[in-house]
Amino acid sequence: MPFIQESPRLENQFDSDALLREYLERVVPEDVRREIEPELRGMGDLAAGPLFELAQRSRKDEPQLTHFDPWGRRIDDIRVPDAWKQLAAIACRQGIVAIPYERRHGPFSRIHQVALAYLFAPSSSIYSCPLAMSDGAAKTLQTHGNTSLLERAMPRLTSRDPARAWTSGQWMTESTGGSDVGLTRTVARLENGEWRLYGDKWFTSAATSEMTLTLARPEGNGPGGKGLALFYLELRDVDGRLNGIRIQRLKDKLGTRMLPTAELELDGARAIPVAGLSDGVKSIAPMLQITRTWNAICSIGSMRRGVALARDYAKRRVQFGASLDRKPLHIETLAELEAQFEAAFLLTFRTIELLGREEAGMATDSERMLARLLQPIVKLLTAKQAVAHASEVLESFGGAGYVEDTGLPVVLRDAQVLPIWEGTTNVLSLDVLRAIGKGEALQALIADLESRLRGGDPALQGPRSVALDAAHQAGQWFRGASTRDPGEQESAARAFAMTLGRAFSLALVIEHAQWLLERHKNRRGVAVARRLAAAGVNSLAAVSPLEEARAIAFP
Ligand code: MFK
Repeated sequence: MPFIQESPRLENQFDSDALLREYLERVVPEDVRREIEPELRGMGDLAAGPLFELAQRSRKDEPQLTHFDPWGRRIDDIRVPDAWKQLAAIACRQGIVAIPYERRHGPFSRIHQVALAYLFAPSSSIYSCPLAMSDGAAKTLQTHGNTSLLERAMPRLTSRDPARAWTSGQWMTESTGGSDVGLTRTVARLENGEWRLYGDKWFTSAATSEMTLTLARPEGNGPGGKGLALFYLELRDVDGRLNGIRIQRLKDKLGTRMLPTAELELDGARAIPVAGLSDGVKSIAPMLQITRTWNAICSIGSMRRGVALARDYAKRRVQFGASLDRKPLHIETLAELEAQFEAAFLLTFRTIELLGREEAGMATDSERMLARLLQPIVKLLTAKQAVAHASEVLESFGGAGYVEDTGLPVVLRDAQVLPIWEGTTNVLSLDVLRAIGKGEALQALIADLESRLRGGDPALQGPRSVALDAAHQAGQWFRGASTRDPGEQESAARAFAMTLGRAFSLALVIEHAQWLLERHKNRRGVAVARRLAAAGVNSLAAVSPLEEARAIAFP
C-alpha cells in the first residue's frame, strides 16, 4: 500500500501569527504599525509559499568548492546553489540588514527589522547567518567610527541593491580556541606599510562574503584577548583574486548544509585594523551582541515554524478514529510547544526593544545594563528551547518527522547549531556573570521584571509570585557570591542564567497576558502564564555541590 498522507501546509506566516500581531499592537505605535504591516504581510506570504517551497526543493543543494581550474591554477572557487542566490537577493531588497541603519522608525526600527527577519529566517535555509554577520559587522564599524572603513563598507552592507550589496563574515574561531578566543594564533605583520595576516581560521561561515571582520595578534603583542586586534579585510581584489586566502575545505556539518562554512588559511591576507592594535576581543563584542541576538531570532523563528507545521498537521492526521487536534494528549503537547514559543518570543523582542532604544539614543543607563545582560541570557535560553522544541515537533509527526524528504528533520538539524555557535550555553552562562559585574545589571533586570507585574487579574497572582520569587532567589544567590568558592560559583552559572531568563520571560508573558485580557478579553495569555509558572522556573536548587557533581560526572 502506498504511503499517502496529507502534508502540512502553511498559511500566511504573518496573518496566522497571533502573538506577533498582538505584540506589535501592544508595543509599536499605530502609525508605525500601519507602515510596516504590509511589508510583514508580504514576507508572511513569501515565507509560507515561494520560500517554503524553494527550501523544500533545494533541500539537498549544497555549496561546492573547486580548488583548481582545468589548467591547474589554484582558484578556490565556492559555487553556491541558485536557491542561496535567490535568498540573498530577496533579503537585500527587503532591507533586512538595512532597516536598523536607515532608522525610519526611530527606536522601533529594530522591531521592524526583527519582525521581518523572524518571518524570513525559517524559510531561508540559514541565509539568516550571513545577514546576522553583516548586521554585526555594520554595528561594529559604526561603534568604532573608523571613517574610511565606514565610508567603504557601510553603503555596501546596508544596500538594498543586490548588485551592490556585500555580506560580511566573522572569523573568530581557530582550532586552538572556539570559546577561548584569546588563544588565537593568527599573527598580523606590518609589511611595506600594510598589515598582512598569517594563520588558520577553522570555522568561517558564509565564506563567500565580500568582507569580514577577524582577529589577529600584531607581532610583538602579548597573549590573550588583549593582545589581539580587530581587522577588516576584503576577500578578493578587483580582479576577483583571493586576498592571500586559501580555502582548505568546506565543513561537513550536521545541519545548515547550504551555508558555505570553510576552513581557511591566511597567507599574507591584506587587512586593516578597525580599532587600534590591541583589545581585539573587546573590539569585536558589538558583533557578538548582534549575532547572538540574531541567534535568538532564528530560535524563535524555528519554534514558530514548528508550531505552525505541527498544528496544521494535527488537523489533517487521523489516528484512532479522530484527527490529532481532537486528541487530549496531543492537544496538551501542542499547548506546551506554543507556551514555550511564546515565552521565548517575548524575551527576544524585549531585548530588541532595548537595542532599538539604545541605537536611537533613548536608552537610560539602567536599560543599557539590562540590554547587555539580556544578550547572553536570550541567546542561551532560546537556543536550548529551540532544540528541544524541534525534537518534539518532529515527534508530533510520528515516523514522517524522521523521514528526510518531508523536510522535517532539517528543522532539528539546523536548530542544533543554535546553542553551539556564537558561544556555547556554558560560555554564555559565564558571560552572564561577566555582564552582571558587581550587580547593577542584575538590579536593573529585577526592577524591570517587577515593573511588569504590577496589579492585574487575580488568575495571574500565582504566576506573578513564581516569577518574583525566582528572580529574588537568583538575586540572593548572586549576593552570596563573595562567600562562595569560585568553583561552586562557576558550576551553578548555567542554572543561574536559566533561572533569570525563565523568570524574566515569565514576567513578560504575564504582562502580555494582562494586556490581552484588558484589550481583547482573551485568556490565552493567562493560560500560558499559569502553565509556565506551574512547570517551575528556578533550577538553582538542582545544582549539586561541585564535589558531588564530580563524583557523578567522573565515576
Ligand atoms: C544565525 C545567527 C548566528 C550567526 C552565526 C555565525 C557563525 C559564525 C561562526 C563562528 O565563528 S562563531 C564564533 C563565536 N565565538 C564566540 O562567540 C566566542 C565565545 N567565547 C566568548 O564569548 C568568551 O567569553 C570570550 C572570547 C569573550 C572570552 O575572551 P577573554 O579574552 O577571556 O575575555 P575577557 O578578558 O573576559 O574580556 C575582554 C574584554 O571584552 C572585557 O572588557 P574590559 O577589557 O573592558 O574588561 C570584557 O568585558 C569584554 N567582553 C567580553 N565579552 C563581551 C564583552 N563585552 C561586551 N559583550 C560581551 N559579550
